[in-house]
Amino acid sequence: MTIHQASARAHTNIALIKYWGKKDQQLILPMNGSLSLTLDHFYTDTTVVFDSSLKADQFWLDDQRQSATKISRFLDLVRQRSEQKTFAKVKSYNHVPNAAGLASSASAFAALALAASQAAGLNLSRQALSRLARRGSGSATRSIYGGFAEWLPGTTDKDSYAIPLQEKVDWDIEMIAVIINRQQKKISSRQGMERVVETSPYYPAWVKSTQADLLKAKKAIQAHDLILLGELAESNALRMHALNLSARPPFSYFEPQSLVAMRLVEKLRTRGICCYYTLDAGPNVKVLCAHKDSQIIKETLQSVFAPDQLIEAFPGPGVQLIN
Ligand code: 2P0
Repeated sequence: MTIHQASARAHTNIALIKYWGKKDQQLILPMNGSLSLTLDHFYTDTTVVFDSSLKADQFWLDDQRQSATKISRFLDLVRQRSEQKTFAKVKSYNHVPNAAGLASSASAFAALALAASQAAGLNLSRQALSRLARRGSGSATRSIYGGFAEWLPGTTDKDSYAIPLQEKVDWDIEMIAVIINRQQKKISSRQGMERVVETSPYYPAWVKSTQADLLKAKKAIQAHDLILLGELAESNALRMHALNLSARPPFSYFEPQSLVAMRLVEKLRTRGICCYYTLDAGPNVKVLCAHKDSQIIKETLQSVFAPDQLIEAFPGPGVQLIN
């Protein structure tokens, strides 16, 4: 019996310029580039043990046995690359305060990519890790890096990966997550984005305008310009959600409480406080702001939301091996 194991930690990331549509479902190649901020507060720890005595892959999440189908498909890529056929035991723990509904496939597949490749004896570069993580879930491509990262869309498996834009974020920026609903979404990201690509008449305009947003957002990050970055992120998120409303059949991830949080952020801005929102494939609202303003923003949000619905998160690190 031979056993090879490794453990890795990856943090989740929130896209400020979104990925919402694939040009290749199999390879997970996105229609447009995207840009994200990796957060310190939400992460996944994963241990992979290749064990020659196993007859099939096994997967546990937070000590609960799960179906290993998706994990197995991903491990097949690692087995191909390392030219072996051994099955593995995979154990993951999601560290998300209060089961906040922010657990993400981004941190999951980034951690799995590093743990599985190391356990299989592959010593992949971060670019190769990013390409591998992409095959599990698009947003995982960016979680290889800390701070701000850009996913270059590419045209083949080889040139679609993330690059670091600013791994050490040395200016005052954070996110406050407003937890509105902890339940599973009805339409997965995968289904949602497929539907908008196929049916939204606005889709070509989305791709074109997002490419322009991305260039401007990169300049805003270089200039540490929170106002410009926030404006771009908020408008890009609204355009993504407008695609969903314009699909056939239409759908939306917003809940009434999402709109309440969005209005409060807009109201804070009329009082001169710099804060902007973004939403992903779910109702939770994430508020981009500076730490110096976070107290007043939280106090305003607490006029409606309970203190445990608000979670502050700061820029976090890239994927790393752990003991
Ligand atoms: C993003 N999201 O850029 C976008 C914005 C959610 C909204 O990437 O099909 O779980 O596994 O590639 O990565 C969520 O989609 O989808 C996502 P797949 P994924 O973060």
